[in-house]
Amino acid sequence: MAIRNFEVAKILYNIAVYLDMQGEQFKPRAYEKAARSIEALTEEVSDIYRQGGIKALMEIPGVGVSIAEKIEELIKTGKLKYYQDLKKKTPVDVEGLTAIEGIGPKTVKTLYQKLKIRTVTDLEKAVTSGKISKLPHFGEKSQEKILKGIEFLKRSKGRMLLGYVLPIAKEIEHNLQQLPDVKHAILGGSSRRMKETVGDLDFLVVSSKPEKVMNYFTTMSEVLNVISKGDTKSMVHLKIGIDADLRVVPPRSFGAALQYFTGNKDHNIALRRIAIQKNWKLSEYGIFDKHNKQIAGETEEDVYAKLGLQWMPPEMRENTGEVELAQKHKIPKIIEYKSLKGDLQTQTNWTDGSNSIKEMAEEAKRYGLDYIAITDHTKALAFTGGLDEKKLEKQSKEIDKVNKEVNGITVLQGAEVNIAKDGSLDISDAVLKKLDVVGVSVHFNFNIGKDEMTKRIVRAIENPNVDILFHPTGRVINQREPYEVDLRKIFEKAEETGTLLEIDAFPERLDLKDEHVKLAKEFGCKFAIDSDAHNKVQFHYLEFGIGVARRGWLSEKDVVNTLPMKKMLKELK
Ligand code: DGT
Ligand code: CA
Ligand code: CA
Ligand code: ZN
Repeated sequence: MAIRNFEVAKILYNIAVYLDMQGEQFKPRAYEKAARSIEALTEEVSDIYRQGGIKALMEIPGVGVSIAEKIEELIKTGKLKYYQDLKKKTPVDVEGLTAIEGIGPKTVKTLYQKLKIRTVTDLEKAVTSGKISKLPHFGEKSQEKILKGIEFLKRSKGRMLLGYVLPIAKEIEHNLQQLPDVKHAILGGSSRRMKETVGDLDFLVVSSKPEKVMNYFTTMSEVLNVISKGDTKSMVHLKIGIDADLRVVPPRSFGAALQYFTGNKDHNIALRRIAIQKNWKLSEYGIFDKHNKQIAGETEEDVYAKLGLQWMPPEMRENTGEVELAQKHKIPKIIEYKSLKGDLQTQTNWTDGSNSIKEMAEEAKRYGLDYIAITDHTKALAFTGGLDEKKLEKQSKEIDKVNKEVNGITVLQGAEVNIAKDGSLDISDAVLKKLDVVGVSVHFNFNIGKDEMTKRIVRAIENPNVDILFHPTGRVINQREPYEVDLRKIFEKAEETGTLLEIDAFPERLDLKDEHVKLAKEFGCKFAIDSDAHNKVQFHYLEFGIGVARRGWLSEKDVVNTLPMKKMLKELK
């Protein structure tokens, strides 16, 4: 798996911080500049290198020969000696410290120079002893914020985004399935349940040649190092920064093992309790009666059936009521993957997206959608080049043109309109009325308190022109906590006003999250699942949004963009 742009950019930024701390004058700015251009690339830097070598790298703005060579080394080896040496010279954990929300490179430098802080642990000590608040320009408030950031980081530690892990995990699963003498190979664990973050990957294999499977698994190109290697179980650390387990099980235990290693743990415990009531034993090897005779285990369906339970999709297995429903054979029919006909949030190069309207339309069509809404940002989000009323009208003409040029897909015009601090919108009602789809979101002034935030959003969705509340809690997984808001009130109002709630499928967002989706459904709300694509390669994110919808037990009829376009438009206000 090739190194990705965000990883390259991160290393270049960190180099700048180290050089800065060493007192270098100009070099740090050069690294920052290169990092920024790489972040803005629409193509993967590894693809650029593969096609044009170091020369092509040097065509990236801000990348000279010296930085290009470093990028080459990163692409080729996944490591960079220059960076490792810098880290040795200045033993400050820049990566760890800047991962804390609110701590940027400048703060790292100050903390090191004034308080000799090198690690997150040092920082935590300084915070608890009140040293930070005494630094110039810091104070109680920033100390409080840093503490919150540290706590948040601790909670999310070690878990990776499903959206980044799953494509690689699926590739490994596919490669295992292709091995000779492999009968089944399947990815279990939290990734099979489509949980938003993943702690480690759990592969299960049935094979008559376990040693061959283990040899392959421990030497595949995705592996950074091998933690353990055995006949039935091996564990590796992958280059992307996550562990993967693989177990080889006999055919007659495959279903039981799949059930067990899919989990989650609480769901398993509930099942084991049912087995015990029947005087049986349930384990990863099967169901065994009181004479220790195996009575189920070859398929997952058998295991559930023997326990008197209806089979259910892995996404529902969190012990939040599904076991009880399965006992009554009342598992709901939940939304299927590939059931979306449209996407109601996409951005283009009219604002902070990478592609033109036409490119987005063509790619959405290839992905299998029948319609998309272009929802570029509006004017209050100035750094994206947000559109004002005039530009929206101009864009409408461009959309008409694209609709004539591209057949087989309809492009709707929408906007992602900003909700101001007082709940007003930054586009006039007269213009909103003309748009096909109006989404609203909170993009700034996050810390105004629960009551004010609730009032702000309620006011916005009471506007009769507003169709969808985009990413309703504003969280960014592992980076930013959701803002404080009374979600029950929002759900109540959304139902009352007929405002749709979005499941934003972007891997860092997945907002609404599973449990809130489930709650909102109880309030009678309806949903839209959107990719929030800022690039034409991001339509496949929709799959992660559907994963969240399935984890929230939604059925197809709860999600408006499963409908054909005309029917979908009738569901809007
Ligand atoms: P993760 O890796 O933290 O994202 O979450 P999982 O669910 O993949 O958990 P993991 O990898 O620790 O274990 C895989 C499955 O194995 C888990 O979902 C359920 C099962 N399992 C693990 N530990 C226990 C246990 O102590 N009791 C039972 N009944 N099942 C367990
Ligand atoms: Ca796992
Ligand atoms: Ca595991
Ligand atoms: Zn947004």
